[in-house]
Amino acid sequence: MNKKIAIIGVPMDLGQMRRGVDMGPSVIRYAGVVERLEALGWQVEDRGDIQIGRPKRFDVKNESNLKDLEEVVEANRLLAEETAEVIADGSFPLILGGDHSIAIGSLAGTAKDKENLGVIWYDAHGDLNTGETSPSGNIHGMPLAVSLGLGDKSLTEIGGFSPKVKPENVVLIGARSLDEGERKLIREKGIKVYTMHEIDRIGMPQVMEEASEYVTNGTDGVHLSLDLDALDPSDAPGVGTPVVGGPTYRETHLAMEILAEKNIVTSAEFVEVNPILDMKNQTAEAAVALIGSLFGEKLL
Ligand code: HAR
Ligand code: MN
Ligand code: MN
Ligand code: MN
Repeated sequence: MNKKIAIIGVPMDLGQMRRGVDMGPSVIRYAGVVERLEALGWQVEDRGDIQIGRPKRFDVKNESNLKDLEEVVEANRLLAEETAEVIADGSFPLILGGDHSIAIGSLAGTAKDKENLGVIWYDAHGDLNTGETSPSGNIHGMPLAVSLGLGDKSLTEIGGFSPKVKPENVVLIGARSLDEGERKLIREKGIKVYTMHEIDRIGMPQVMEEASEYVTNGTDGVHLSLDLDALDPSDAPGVGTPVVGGPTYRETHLAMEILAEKNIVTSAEFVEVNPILDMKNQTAEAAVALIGSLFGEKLL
């Protein structure tokens, strides 16, 4: 890893219905992310926030079952450009959400000059819906499908190319809530998934060994997309769509430490922190601790 990190905040809350996740970047900053990384010897540039448009009315679905589509497209377009710029500048892009719809833009920017970007999707959900399969119309349940080239053109064509990633370069970790259309897609495309069942059976260390091997096989970079709702809600209550039965804070911490040891991650985002739903900033602080571990923090 090079020693330069560029932080991009994305105060996006239009990909879902719980207002407050737009404050995610702020609370992660207040929880000390810059200081934490600087203490590890990284050179950190905080590039501020991507501008998000405000719809006249929230949560209005269009005819394709997509809520607040135009604003989500525009913000992701800006994020894709900013992310590509940061990479061209030789920095590691660290993107702070905001809801998970922002992965559309971060992957568009990250995959720009990469034929085979590997992706680790650490999430309770698959985020593999399209307008056709989504039960909610919430775009934060769609970014991985969009990045695979599936869904509305205005989303898949962001950055001017599609798909951003290939199904064989993606691994999901922590899944425990999948919709019927998502299950079908996983089977059809043969996407690699470590559900909670596999984590419980073989343990997080083995899962991370195998997953790391899998996403580095023939790839030219690895993007980590970490949705804080992957963690068990008792460790990360400040998320809009909690699902019981997730990996603990400690297991996730270990997962980040293993990724740091392997030194394979080339871009990352931490999303879905919602301070309105949080308990004393626990989820923001977890995010910062996990970021610390990903970037090499050790006790001794
Ligand atoms: N699968 C459901 C939907 O598409 C719920 C998605 C929940 N979302 C996230 N993303 N936080 O991981 O509506
Ligand atoms: Mn997600
Ligand atoms: Mn999720
Ligand atoms: Mn740590």
